[in-house]
Amino acid sequence: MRALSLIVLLCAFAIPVAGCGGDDDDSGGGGGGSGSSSGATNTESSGGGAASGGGQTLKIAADPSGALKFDKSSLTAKAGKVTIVMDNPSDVPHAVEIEGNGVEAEGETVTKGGVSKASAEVKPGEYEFYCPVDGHKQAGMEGTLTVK
Ligand SMILES: [Cu+2]
Repeated sequence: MRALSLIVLLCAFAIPVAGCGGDDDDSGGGGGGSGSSSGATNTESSGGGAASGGGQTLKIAADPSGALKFDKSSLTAKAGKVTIVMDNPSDVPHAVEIEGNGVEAEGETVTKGGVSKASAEVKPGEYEFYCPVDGHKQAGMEGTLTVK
């Protein structure tokens, strides 16, 4: 009995996040919806991250107080598919973009609670990641992605 009600309780908590039982909502996540994303190099198999293709996910976040910076200024990855996932906890619109060595991948611009993702196939070398919203990169919302 007890165990059962615990499960029900956990489910109730899980609903706002994922929907109990992992049915097929999804695509869109938070914020602006429209999962279709602009980038051409995006072969995303929607949300769940079913560990396909051995891509790497690098998580960053925009400054929660609205400052024009990310919480990280350098990232490291191995060659291959890399996805930078940026949480935006602030009221200022932000996005994330990966650029360098012929690669350019821009994520959606999102506001509070949104998540912007940029994916690219990268080779060893240095890339930059930054916020493509007007003036933000210049203000310091950028960093270096080193691929080994
Ligand atoms: Cu920004």
